[in-house]
Amino acid sequence: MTYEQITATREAGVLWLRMNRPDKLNALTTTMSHELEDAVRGAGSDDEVRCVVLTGEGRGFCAGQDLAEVSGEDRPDIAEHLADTYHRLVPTMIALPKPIVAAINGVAAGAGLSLALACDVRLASDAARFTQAFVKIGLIPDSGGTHLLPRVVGYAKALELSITGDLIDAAEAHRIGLVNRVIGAEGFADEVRTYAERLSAMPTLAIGETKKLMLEALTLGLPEALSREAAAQSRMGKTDDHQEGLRAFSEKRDPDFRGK
Ligand code: LHQ
Repeated sequence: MTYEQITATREAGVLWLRMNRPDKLNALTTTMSHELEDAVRGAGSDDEVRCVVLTGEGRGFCAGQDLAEVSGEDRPDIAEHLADTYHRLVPTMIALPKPIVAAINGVAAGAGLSLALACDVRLASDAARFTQAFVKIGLIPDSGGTHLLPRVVGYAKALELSITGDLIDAAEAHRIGLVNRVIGAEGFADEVRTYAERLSAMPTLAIGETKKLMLEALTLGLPEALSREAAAQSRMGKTDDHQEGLRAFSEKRDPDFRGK
């Protein structure tokens, strides 16, 4: 699929989505948001895709909403704009029944940080920086910023970052749990590739179920969580990948999972 403001490239089981407005640090336009949504949705129904990587071209990951698009006389109503863009994209990313990795190559600001938070794993280059930029322009964290950040770093740190707009570096982001791993900028793409390939060789159906169950369980009591685990485990127990996992264990070899 060819897009205007992102590139989508599949390498074996990994779909690489690159936000591609490097001169504007990949600031998000409506077009880019729709293109990302289309690509992520497509990844969900494409059996060949077993893992998605979201990253940015150039020196930025994503500087958030393109402010030119939402300024001036003709600016859209913000609620309508959000409904048309991030309120479609973020839930699509979270519901993707496959792992999605944010490869944060540079600055992630505002809605750009929210997109990273909507991914399952955040790998940061040591050149990455992070800011809940919204407050600096008199806004509140949108695109999931109030919901996702406290779940990842805890309430106190999330609130502090959101009301100060402080720009933090990759080491601090790692210290507070905002990113899973920090990687030297030089070997970043290779290490992300290795990580994504490893995920793409995992039992994809089990990963999709795990994402869904764990998210649901955040708002469930233990009895209901146990009941949903049982139903999902019953489904997983019928997959080819489960049988392959058992065979590989008894034959003392690596499993060859197919995502079925
Ligand atoms: C940009 C942007 C940008 C356009 C850098 N837009 N050009 C939703 C709905 C409705 C309303 C508003 O918001 C939202 C959600 C949001 O995401 S709100 C938050 C929007 N984002 C921001 O406020 C961040 C604005 N950017 C910055 O604070 C800085 O650019 C950061 C800290 C990200 C990076 O700083 P530097 O590394 O010093 O880069 P720079 O500022 O020199 O930017 C490079 C170029 O990118 C520059 O263009 P130019 O033509 O002058 O070279 C910037 O104007 C452009 N750019 N962010 N969001």
